[in-house]
Amino acid sequence: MKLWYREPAAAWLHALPVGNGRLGAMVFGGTREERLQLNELSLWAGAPGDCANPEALAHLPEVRKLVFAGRYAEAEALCDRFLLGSPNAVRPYQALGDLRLVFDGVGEADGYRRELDIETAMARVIFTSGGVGHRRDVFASFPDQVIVVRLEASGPGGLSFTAAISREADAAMIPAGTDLALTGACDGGQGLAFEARVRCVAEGGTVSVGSSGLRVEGARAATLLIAAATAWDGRNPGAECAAALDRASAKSFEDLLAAHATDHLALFGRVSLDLGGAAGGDLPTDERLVRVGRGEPDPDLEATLFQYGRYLLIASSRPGGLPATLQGLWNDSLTPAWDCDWHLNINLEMNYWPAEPCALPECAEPLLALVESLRESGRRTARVHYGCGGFVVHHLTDLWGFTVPANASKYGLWPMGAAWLCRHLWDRWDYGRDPAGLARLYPVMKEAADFFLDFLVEDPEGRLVTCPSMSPENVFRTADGQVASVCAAPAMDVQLIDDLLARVADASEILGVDEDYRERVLGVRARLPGMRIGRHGQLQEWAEDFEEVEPGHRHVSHLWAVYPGDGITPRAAPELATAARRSLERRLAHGGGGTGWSRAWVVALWARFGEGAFAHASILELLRHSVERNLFDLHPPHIFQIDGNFGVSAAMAEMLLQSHGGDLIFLPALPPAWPDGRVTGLRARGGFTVDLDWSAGVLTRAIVRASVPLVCRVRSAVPLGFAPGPASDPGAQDAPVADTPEPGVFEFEAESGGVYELVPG
Ligand code: FUC
Repeated sequence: MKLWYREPAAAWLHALPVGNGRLGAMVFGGTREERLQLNELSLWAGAPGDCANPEALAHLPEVRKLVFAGRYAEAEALCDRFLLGSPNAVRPYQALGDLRLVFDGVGEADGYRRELDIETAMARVIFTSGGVGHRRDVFASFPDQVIVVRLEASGPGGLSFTAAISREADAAMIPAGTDLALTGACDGGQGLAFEARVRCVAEGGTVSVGSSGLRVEGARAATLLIAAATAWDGRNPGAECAAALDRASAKSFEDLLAAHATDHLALFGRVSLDLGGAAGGDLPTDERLVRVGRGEPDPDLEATLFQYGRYLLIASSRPGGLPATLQGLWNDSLTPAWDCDWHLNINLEMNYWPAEPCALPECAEPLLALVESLRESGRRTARVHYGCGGFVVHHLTDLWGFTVPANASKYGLWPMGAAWLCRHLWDRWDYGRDPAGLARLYPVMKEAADFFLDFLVEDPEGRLVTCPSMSPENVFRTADGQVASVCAAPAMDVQLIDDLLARVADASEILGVDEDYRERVLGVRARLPGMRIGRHGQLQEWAEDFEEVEPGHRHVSHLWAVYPGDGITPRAAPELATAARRSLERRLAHGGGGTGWSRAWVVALWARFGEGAFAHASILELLRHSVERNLFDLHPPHIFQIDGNFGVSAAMAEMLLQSHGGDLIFLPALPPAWPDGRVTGLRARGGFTVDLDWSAGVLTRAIVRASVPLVCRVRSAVPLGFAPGPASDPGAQDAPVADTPEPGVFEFEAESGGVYELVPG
């Protein structure tokens, strides 16, 4: 499980990412000159502020009247004028700086190899130059909160280099005792203060620090420790850096490494995936991508892509920290694309799609904490903009709790951010079944629902609808030629609210609270409009069967209920599922799936439709057109956007194991390209963990581990039974009573801690 290359990175998108959920580095692997581009996840421009627009509420009735009268373009113009936030934009997440190391005596390099081992979370560069062997190891330690750079040179002259640290603006390098520091503050010194600090622990030789940097002469080896912090949350950046460096430098390199390795493997090692066929296994990653581009199969690279998403989530999202941005943790710009913010109309949620099924629930903690923290400003936005209770979040947020409609109605007038995020709160419960966790998150879900209880209005047909809203970033054309986005009750809104209200009702029942409230919520839910099928046989994206201005649009918002939701499944709602599939086919026929994230969503949708070959074809599309040579996902024209990395990991898991509607489905979308394989440790709703083995495209063995007592209902293409005789898994229990209530279904009462081996037969 390595990404590796024969040359140093020639560009940022070739460099290799390490991260500990807060501190990150892109490692370029230069020989004479090495560059580590650094990040700290709380380094954002801007400041706290009130963005609510006091003019909004007064114009809401007029907007609603226009929408219900079918005067969408006029409604949208009014929204653009009066309903957006003030200000209506967020400020960017920014790069921290660059650490550059310039080595003495390094010339032409031989035997060069640069790699990222995602199993040990280690970036490494090895080469020889002038007979001296060089080895450089870089990792970002979560337990020790530093980035560690280990430098070794084998020759008699030892290791000599100069380190300097810089930033494009708003910061200066200064000596800080025996450390080298970069200190500054965003926005020309007016904004958030930050600091990065480097300490060198050399073995032999000398270390000195001056105004031009840190100088090491004639060492056998050296360990650079890099700390960074910002003043966010009332912290003192300098003190935080000094404390982290003091703690880390009291440990040996070996101890730092051991703590890091143990920490990473405890998360990463939970899931393994073997898709067989290490066709290009001994080739560098960039050459393997070229081969895949030529049509040569490389299922092992696909397995690496899956695990890379897990690696990136571990590296960019850890408890106590902030969620992964549009670029996770890694951003080299002060003015990045889309401010490298948290986009809530697909991107941030997609970042967390793999967290629960791919066994990294801890990594979702920053997301849950963000949702909790957005309540405060979201309450104000609900009240000031809409005169509603509860809390509302629109399509963007940032470090400062931005919740108002941003940019333009076409993007920002979408009051659904909290509703979608709440699905992640529910899934935290559903995958883990921890009642204390549900008790913590239920009040947040309830408050998100409270907003809709107030916000929904009766349409002329007596249904309860969102108005104004829009279907993320898409545009329709009405029969009378209006082109607009603002409307009432787009399909995605209905699906999200339907899901939120159902989950709030479920949660209140599980927790045994709020009976009257539950009745109220379910009463409202029953009055939501239904889904409609349009003239092309498609699931309508809007309440009316409007013409799609861009039929290949990248968002597939109206398919939310297929995935990541589960309100539309081929089994439970065959007509709607057929229409949803038609919608997907139409999007693809018109050039859809053009961004990496859109392509990843397509993979997951095909998985839910049980179409393994189509899902797999889309994985290949992603590998061919939407990843860089460091396997970072791309958004056209050539922008790194991490959502597709996370999305494709989740989607690949969905091809192998699904859990919804009370069922576990084994190998629901296994493609012919993966005839033999094995996956271990995937999680399923209901608190289950599942291992699956298959051969010639057919399931040969499954292990189900239950964490709570629950009926386990399994669907599988092959009939299943308990494995005869003593289970080959050491923890396996005696078979409990099992049932086959319908063909293709195997059902049994699982016990807490039970381990069950199932085989065909
Ligand atoms: C959504 C998408 C764009 C882009 C942006 C960051 O709004 O529509 O394609 O991914 O987020």
